[in-house]
Amino acid sequence: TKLKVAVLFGGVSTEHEISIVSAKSIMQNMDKEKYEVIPIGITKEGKWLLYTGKIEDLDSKWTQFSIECFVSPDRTKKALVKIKDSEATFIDIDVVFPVLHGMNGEDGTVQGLLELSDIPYVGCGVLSSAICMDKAFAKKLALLEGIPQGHFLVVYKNEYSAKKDYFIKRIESEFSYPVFVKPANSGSSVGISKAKDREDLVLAIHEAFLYDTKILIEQAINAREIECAVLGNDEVFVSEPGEIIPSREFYSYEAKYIDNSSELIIPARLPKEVIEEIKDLAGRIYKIFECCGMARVDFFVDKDTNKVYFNEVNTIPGFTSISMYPKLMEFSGIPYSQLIDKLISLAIEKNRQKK
Ligand code: ADP
Ligand code: MG
Ligand code: MG
Ligand code: K
Repeated sequence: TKLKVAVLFGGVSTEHEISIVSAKSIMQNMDKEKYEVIPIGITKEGKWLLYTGKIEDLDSKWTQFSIECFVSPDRTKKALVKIKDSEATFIDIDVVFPVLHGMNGEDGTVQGLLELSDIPYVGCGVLSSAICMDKAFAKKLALLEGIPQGHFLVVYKNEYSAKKDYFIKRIESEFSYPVFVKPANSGSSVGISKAKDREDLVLAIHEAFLYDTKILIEQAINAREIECAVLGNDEVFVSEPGEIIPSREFYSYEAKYIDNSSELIIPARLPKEVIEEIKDLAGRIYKIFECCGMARVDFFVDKDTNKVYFNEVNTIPGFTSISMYPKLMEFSGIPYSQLIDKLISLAIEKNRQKK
């Protein structure tokens, strides 16, 4: 019998569209002999709908979604609730694959629902997802563990509003321009800017607060962007690092999804000892953040000194067939559809261990 896998995509997130692209790619590459795929889209408003069209036709236009279908939190059921013509039925499922980037999906919220339901799910758990989503908590934890990273400051909206001059002065004394300003909970570079002077800084802070009530100021590092893919629960596998060459001044939303000309270089061209240092750090960071299933651990490597700095962990990384995570795994000998098999078995293994 086939494993019934519900794939969740879309979501109430600024990364809604890209999540659909990732999920489509995953569903197209799932072995139809092994899996019965149940595609569930979450609209931008947060409605859970069953997709009844062909996977090839899936796009962000939201046609062929009409039946309400959501995960039941009732752990005695381990099922989806399907509501059609005002009648509710349960559909048993074996695994959930949340392919939701950003808020309300990558941040522990959906993982919480799946914990309640007791259905195995792909990827990191509640705490790990939440910490990796929150750049402020992630950086504080990394600091506590002695992970190398650039200088940062966390600023809350209410405090900033009350003492703007104090914060601008403090930032200018603690950092030197340029600095990066980012919402604490962000992804796909949404709300992130590089500020070169005070005027930029004020605008950047304003912009970041449009997305979150907590933001980070970070020293800009003149760096190459290096990423590692990590896979596993107790035993972890760390891929060779890859490099991103952004098409813009930094790896902005445009550089990620609009220009189509940012480059992925696999493996990253770095001296052997730097590669070893990065791989070692990626494995340690994965453990420190208690990741399981998968995560992509991102670094900056100083262009002049090759000093390695931790940037962030992405627990549901971009997953189209040309995205960095699957590409790095493929380079390491795990092709795309085998990677999906592996993630699903890791999900089942983790759920069993809790018993
Ligand atoms: P996201 O989760 O949205 O990807 P990141 O923190 O990775 O957020 O920032 C997005 C991009 O902004 C990075 O890939 C990089 O290009 C640039 N960036 C962010 N912080 C810094 C920094 N401290 N120094 C240099 N570049 C940075
Ligand atoms: Mg991110
Ligand atoms: Mg990033
Ligand atoms: K993250």
